Amino acid sequence: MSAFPKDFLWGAATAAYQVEGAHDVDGKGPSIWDTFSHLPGTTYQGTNGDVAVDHYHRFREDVALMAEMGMQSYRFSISWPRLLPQGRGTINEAGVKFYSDLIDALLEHNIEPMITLYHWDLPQALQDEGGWEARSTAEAFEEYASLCYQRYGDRVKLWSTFNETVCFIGFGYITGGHPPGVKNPARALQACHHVFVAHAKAVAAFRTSGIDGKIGFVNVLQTHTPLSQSAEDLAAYQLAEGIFTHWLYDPVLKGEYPAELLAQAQAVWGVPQFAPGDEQLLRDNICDFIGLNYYKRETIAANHHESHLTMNTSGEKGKGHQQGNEFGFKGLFKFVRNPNGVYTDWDWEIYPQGLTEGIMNIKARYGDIPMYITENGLGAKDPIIDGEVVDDDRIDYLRQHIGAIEDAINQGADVRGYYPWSFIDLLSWLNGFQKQYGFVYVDHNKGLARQRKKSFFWYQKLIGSNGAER
Ligand code: BGP
Repeated sequence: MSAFPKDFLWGAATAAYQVEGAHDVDGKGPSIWDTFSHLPGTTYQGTNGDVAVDHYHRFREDVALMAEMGMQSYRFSISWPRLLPQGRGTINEAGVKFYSDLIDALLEHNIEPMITLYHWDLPQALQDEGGWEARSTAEAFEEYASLCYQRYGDRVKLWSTFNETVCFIGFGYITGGHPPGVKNPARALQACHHVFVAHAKAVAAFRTSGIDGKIGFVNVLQTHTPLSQSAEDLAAYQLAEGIFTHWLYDPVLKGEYPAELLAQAQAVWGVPQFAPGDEQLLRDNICDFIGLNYYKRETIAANHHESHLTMNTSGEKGKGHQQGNEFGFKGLFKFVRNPNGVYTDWDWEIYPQGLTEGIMNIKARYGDIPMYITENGLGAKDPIIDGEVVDDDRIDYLRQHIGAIEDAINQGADVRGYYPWSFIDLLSWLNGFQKQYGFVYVDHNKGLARQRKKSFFWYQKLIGSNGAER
């Protein structure tokens, strides 16, 4: 017997740009990722989502595999420019139909859809008008969300507005590694504010739509630990908590920014600027649930130097943050390698207890909010032995993290579902197709043929026993 409640949802996740392909098919408009990934030097070896794993054309085969694995829920995202090529206005009915057919196929197999409205692929047309820095993008988002409610709300109960603000705003507007490639913290904060406004507007529209469902927000669950117990490392750690947790969760779970940090940001940069009514809008539209994406723990230390982000995108250990090459903000904090840590080949620390700690921290700060673990997984180059994909490391990783969720449930947390990243091998934004996460392998040399991995059968058993057999 496991601690998982009877109605716990065992699922898996993907995102539109990373699986669909068909980037210019059936009337879809370009997204900022279509544009960005075609600029030289932006992604690993120039990889892009033009074809990805062609889920757009193969979704029935993929849903059959989900059903065979026993999946009870599937988290996927909708490509906004597939529905609204210009971001607003004219509707592309072929795009609407694609997701409608996908939802029907899932329901035929008793798989509950969980929709993410925004997983980073903003319509390029809206970026051309200022993207998230323009308030009008928040209004366009409300229009897009309402279209999704109208067309899919009769069948879909679980919705989230945004995926991981810390990534698309942080990489998009601070480090510049994601589109639109800006490096300016003040612009980041204002863009981030418009995301919170867009979220609140979409939640308000959801509640008036009459849909019998729940709406939430998906964040990175960033568990931190200080490098040492020195006063300056502890202060750096507190600050990282404030920025990566309180700033990003409070507006959607408490309906307000953390007051002290807000005052500091406004004093230094003059942002975020609020329009009349924003405070009330945030207060009135807090989430029904929170989605947590957990991969790794971050170790935090005081920082006295300028530094820039060097990401490990090759999967060769030691190419990420190591001594003398650590990313951070001068005078505030930096991310460092933990001397006691166990790391993946992409230099991500494997620390399952961090998932329990993170869940319990969220509960301590925000009360009895329902939670879904909306992403969790191991990126690796999987070994193939005698034609079988033997992803034992992934099985170990998932087993330990499922144990960590069980611990949190035993400590009283209301966790309702688990969506490993990812259902199938897919495009990693900056790491190409070599960083595999899936239960299903895709052979790029054999016309994208699907193959069940060892983890597929392992997860199938686990689901069948509601988490007991692992
Ligand atoms: C999350 C994203 C996913 C996914 C995952 C793995 O931040 O929501 O879309 O890509 O991280 O990251 P990566 O592909 O960089 O290994």
